[in-house]
Amino acid sequence: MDSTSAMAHTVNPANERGREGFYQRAGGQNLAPLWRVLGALVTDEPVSPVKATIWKYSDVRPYLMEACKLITAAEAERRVMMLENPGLPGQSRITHSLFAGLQIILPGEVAPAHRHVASALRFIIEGKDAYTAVAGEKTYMLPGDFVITPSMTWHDHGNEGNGPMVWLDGLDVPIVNLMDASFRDGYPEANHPVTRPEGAAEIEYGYNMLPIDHEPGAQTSPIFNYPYARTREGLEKLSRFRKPDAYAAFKMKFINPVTGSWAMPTISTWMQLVPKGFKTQPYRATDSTVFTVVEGSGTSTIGGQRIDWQPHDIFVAPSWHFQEHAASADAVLFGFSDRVCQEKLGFFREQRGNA
Ligand code: 1HN
Repeated sequence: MDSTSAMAHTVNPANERGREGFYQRAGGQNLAPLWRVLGALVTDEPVSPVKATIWKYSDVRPYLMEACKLITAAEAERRVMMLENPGLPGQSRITHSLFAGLQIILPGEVAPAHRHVASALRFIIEGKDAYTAVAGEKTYMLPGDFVITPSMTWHDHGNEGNGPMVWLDGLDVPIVNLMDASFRDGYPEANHPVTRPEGAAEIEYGYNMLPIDHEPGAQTSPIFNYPYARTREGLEKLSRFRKPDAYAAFKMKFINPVTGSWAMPTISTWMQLVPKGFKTQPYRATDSTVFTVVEGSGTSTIGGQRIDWQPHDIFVAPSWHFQEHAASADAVLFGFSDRVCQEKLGFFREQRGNA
């Protein structure tokens, strides 16, 4: 931080003599002088504690398997290894505002039903024949699917297949807890009753039509599984007739079809296709972002740091750090951040190009 220019505010330490006693006595009254912290409190631009970090799936997967030997899904409630940002150790978060973890569920296991204020996304990494049930409707999940659990909806997960199922969990827990607004209920049985046929939400809301008796008001998309097969097809076809954006290549956001806004009220989500040989130009924004690689391989430069990635790796770009992404094979990246919160509050800023 620049302490000599007229930018961030600081107090000259030489002038602090004679004030110590006052600070001491004020502290006893739960009072503190703003002028000693103002520069750090109101920074000239984002100063993020988040570190650009990559979790290589090949390094992480053995720990997921080992966790399966040590604890059941039932005992854990959710068998999740958290992705903790090294800049925020012990804080159960991947960025300042978001939680991320890798959840593993073995054949025959059920992660028991519960509900909470925090909203969750699941991004499927590996496995098949496992479901999540949300508000009485089951959906079976496949790699690359983006699945939503809205705030306060009952949800349980089960693996009916022969192999492990792994997904990336993203939650707004740090946002909920910032505001001390957390509630949670456990359900008396492992599974909440299923009351709707599989695919019901897709039929009601996935055909560019709305049921005539649809009542507006819900904050989260009624579509709760965005299957990868469709997402991938859309990106592929898009890339055949549009020019790649210099800063994003081909990037599509997941939306709530009822409102046209982001799919979730607190977490923005999108999918990005970077063709082989393409390199995006420097871009930065105020939303610290979590990426996971669905297909392909490449290299990102984040705040000058080089990050090489492959399928299933997870990496983080901190707020206001320039990012560039280069693909060595056609690459598909899933991303999520608190952008939607920042947009609603008027905080969001982005910059294309570093010239
Ligand atoms: C949670 O409820 C799930 O339902 C996953 O699968 C991860 C992380 C923090 C708090 C609640 C789930 C979670 C979580």
